[in-house]
Amino acid sequence: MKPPNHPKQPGRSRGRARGLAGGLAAALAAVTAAAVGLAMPAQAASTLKASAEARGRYFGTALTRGDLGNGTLTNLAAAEFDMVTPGNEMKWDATEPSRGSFNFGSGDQIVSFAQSHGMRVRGHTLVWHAQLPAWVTGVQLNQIQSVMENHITTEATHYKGKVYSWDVVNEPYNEDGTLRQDVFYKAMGANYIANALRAAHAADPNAKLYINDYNIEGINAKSNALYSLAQSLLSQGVPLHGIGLESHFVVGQVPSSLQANMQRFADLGLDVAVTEIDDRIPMPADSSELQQQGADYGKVVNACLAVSRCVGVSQWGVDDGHSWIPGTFPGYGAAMMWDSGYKPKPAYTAALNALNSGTSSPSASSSPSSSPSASPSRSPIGGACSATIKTVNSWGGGFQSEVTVQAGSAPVNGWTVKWTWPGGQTISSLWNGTQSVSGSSVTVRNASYNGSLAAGASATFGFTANGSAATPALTCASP
Ligand code: G2I
Repeated sequence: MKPPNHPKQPGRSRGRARGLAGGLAAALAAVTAAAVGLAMPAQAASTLKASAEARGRYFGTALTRGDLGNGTLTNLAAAEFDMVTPGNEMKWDATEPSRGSFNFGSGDQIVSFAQSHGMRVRGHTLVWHAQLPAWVTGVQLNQIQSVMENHITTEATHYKGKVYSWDVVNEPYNEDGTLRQDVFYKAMGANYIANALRAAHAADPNAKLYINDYNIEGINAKSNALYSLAQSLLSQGVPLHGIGLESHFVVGQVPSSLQANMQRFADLGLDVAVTEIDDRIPMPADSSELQQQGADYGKVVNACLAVSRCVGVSQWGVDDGHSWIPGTFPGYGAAMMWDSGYKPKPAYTAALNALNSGTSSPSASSSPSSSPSASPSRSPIGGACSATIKTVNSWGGGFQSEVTVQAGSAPVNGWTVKWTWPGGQTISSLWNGTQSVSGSSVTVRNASYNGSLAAGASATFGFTANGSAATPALTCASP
């Protein structure tokens, strides 16, 4: 029998900027889509963050301090994500290990990594029953409110202006929709949630304040209870701004009511975010399960795009080799968009394709942020179009590339990029274009949605390939 679809505690831990023109183009695409209700960004992008930004969303990941020492992982994270959640470093056991003694060193390292790569930060988490140092549960109940508020005030003040949002209260509910009888509840009853939100807002008035939980992705007893609480808090003027849907899924079990559930919270005037997605598979994962996982990621991204107040999606980590899943759910794994060799899986392609196609409501509250990927060098403009290739990721036996196609001094309506592989490379998956292959010759034509480019405008396509990373000479022609 499969384990229940929720995190168990404790788990085992394993474990500049895009050119100004690109940033403006993404922002303009989002604004244009908002103004005329268009569904599609005109120019598809080849990383999760660029594609998400073009839709007015972010795409995030969780990183731990240990991850920061892993160059492959951090390069990939910086290339693909524009939001970081610290995996453990801002939790109470890390930040106030003994009463009144605060340590923000590890959390600061995550913030500094994020800032230096143009990524924003979701603060996680201020009040949670888990990873709570033993001293807190030893405090007399009549002192818990002041201990909790002091913790929140000190931490949220330390990170004031540095975090986009806070998961102020984490995982407050039992599965049946009753509140957990943790030390905060015992001391203050349900009022601890309003008290926590007020303290956080006083310390950092610009941070978006969230309640975050798991198994609230669909409409069920737990999400119904949270919905009622959210209504009640808002009616009292409590500063609650968003609901975090953790989204720790089992493959094939993304709730069909996900979008409707997001929408009902959004209709209260709240933001919603997918905060910790992973999608675990009974091991060993076969190819149909990996395809289903892709369908699951696509479904979640599409739900977020369909709800204007869904501000973004964050995965809980980067690759299968550093995921919490195998340690907590023995027999399960392969829950992430990259495998343990950092190779993108079908879920990555599915998430990217969902961001680059389909329909969406423009985001109500998320603004694109700058991102750090290097601009490729371009060949002189003058012909119909030019194309440049760069390697964005590589692993044993394979690599991932991004090709930028740029129109010359006149608009193009359709483009074709060609090259010849130098060493037997083969494409395994390609997005934002259609390929035809003859021996070592590759021809990629535009997809239905990114063939028309204004003069000087660009589109990108991407692919994964087997073999050694290569940057062959490209030709570009417009039919
Ligand atoms: O459990 C998955 C996530 C569910 N939602 C809230 C998240 O905060 C939570 O994250 C996980 C971390 O990814 C794990 O790394 O929370 C776990 C525990 O609550 C974290 O595991 C803990 C281990 O249980 C400890 O033994 C270890 O000392 O990580 C600690 C730091 O490495």
